[in-house]
Amino acid sequence: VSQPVNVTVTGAAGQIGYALLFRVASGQLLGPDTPVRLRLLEVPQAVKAAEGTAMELDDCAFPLLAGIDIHDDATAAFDGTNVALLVGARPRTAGMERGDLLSANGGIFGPQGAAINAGAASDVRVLVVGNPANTNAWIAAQHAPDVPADRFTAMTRLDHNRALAQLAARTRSTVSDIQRLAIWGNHSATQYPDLTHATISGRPALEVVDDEAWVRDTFIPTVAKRGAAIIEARGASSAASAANAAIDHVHTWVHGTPEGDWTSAGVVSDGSYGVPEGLVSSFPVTSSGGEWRIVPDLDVDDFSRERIDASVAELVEEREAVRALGLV
Ligand code: NAX
Repeated sequence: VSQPVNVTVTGAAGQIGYALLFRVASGQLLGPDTPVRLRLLEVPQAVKAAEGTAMELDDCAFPLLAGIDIHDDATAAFDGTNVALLVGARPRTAGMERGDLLSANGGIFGPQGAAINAGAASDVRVLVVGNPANTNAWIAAQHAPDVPADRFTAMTRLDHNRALAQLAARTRSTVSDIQRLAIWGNHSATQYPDLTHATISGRPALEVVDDEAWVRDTFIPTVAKRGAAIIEARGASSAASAANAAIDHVHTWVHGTPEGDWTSAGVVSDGSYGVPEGLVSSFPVTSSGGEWRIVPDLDVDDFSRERIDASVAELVEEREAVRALGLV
């Protein structure tokens, strides 16, 4: 058993936090041999609720949980942190313009990036869940010049998992039969869930599906609008599935992707596939040795090109809006 790993979770008193913390503390994030020390960051008015969650974490008597600290100050919460899960964000409320949303989140993710830059451990890995996740990750990275940019990532694993589930249901296969599915672009309704390289038990997925219209008119919009469908059904946004995807993302980052397969994550673009360098965009990625790598040299057909370009254009717009607001 190794030294405890410090895991900071922001928005700890929120609904994703409640679904996430118990799984982190039970060892599902980093594995059964790695103790964790939790650092919970909340706004002052939610600290009491975070304390309640911490009481319940104590009451689970998790053998791997080495301690819990609760903070309302980012500098303290990220001091020495190894894994930072940035879940807390300012949600869009009625009547809020996009600029207001970006401003509010710039005011959160800029200072948090700076706090990570100032005090996080040298191996820090950051996953941004709070929306707009890609742009929030980009803002945080801009404020952390001493941290390698590839340590900042945004979550599109939930979109990836949603796509796996939809494809498995349609083809009466299981999710573990499916490989090489990919989410490209922004974690938003413009995202592109791509089946062109996917296989089901080794056969091309598009051949198994054999229905272009289903892919275009049902599969893609169902995955891209799943968040809204959950809100409509549940009366609250995705929480347990989002927490599950965050666990998957970090677990894969640390433990790697299986041979022959890949996953999806929002990572800093190296210019691959025409995505402007520096943007945090979702790509098909492999992980090994604790580092993500964008899957190289894939053929991109005309339909995919158009979809990727549209989502990346939205990311460029968000970046320009953030710059125009003076948030970076
Ligand atoms: P909740 O509103 O339940 O919880 C958010 C928590 O963050 C609150 O407790 C709030 O006090 C806290 N918070 C706000 N500002 C903070 C700050 N500066 N520092 C620390 N904590 C702060 O939202 P929840 O349902 O948990 O969702 C959290 C975020 O995840 C939202 O931005 C949401 O849009 C985003 N999502 C992202 C997904 C993804 O796939 N990337 C999917 C699920 C989810 O929609």
